[in-house]
Amino acid sequence: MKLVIATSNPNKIREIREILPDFELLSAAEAGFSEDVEETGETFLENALIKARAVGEATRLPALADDSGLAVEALGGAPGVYSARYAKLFAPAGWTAGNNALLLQNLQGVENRRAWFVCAVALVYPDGRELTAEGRTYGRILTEERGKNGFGYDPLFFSDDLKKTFAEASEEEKNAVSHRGRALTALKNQL
Ligand code: ITT
Repeated sequence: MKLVIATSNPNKIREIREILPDFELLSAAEAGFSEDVEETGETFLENALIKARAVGEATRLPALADDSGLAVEALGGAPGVYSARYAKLFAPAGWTAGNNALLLQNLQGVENRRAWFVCAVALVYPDGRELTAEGRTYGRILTEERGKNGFGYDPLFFSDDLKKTFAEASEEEKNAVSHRGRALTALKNQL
């Protein structure tokens, strides 16, 4: 089955290719799509559908989108759907460090470090059929980064399942328990 992956994030593309080895996956760029889709939804699922529909309509191919992020209990679920743009949208004026530094700053002195990653996936077919699924994975936010693998918040996320950070885990270990691995497995089971 040929699918176009509706994302501009190369780390997601790499992981999705590993998780779905039986599919012929094209990146949006390979399918000739290079626009930036505005994520106006309030939930991961809404945003996944917005991205999959936009790329599906433009390429006339079945399109798979992933909208994901980190939710931190002590921050009321933030950065949530704003995970990619956390520092850009919410950092104090003059902030030059990135998302992970802002997260650490906002959790300074906070004892409750409970957090989970969420991933919503949407598969939209040219005939209008839509399939969706969600995956979660639980852990806690460390007080400093550990590990070099993965991307985004991985060096700060100590996984309950793996007993190490996602950045200390191999790609295979991460995909076996990750929000993205779980969401895509749930989607695959619907096919
Ligand atoms: P696309 O919208 O083009 O897919 P994006 O990176 O903007 O790319 P999202 O809007 O879904 O994607 O934001 C996801 C952000 O959440 C991502 O940039 C990371 O900051 C974080 N994130 C999601 N999954 C992650 C993972 O597995 N490990 C670490 N951080 C992750």
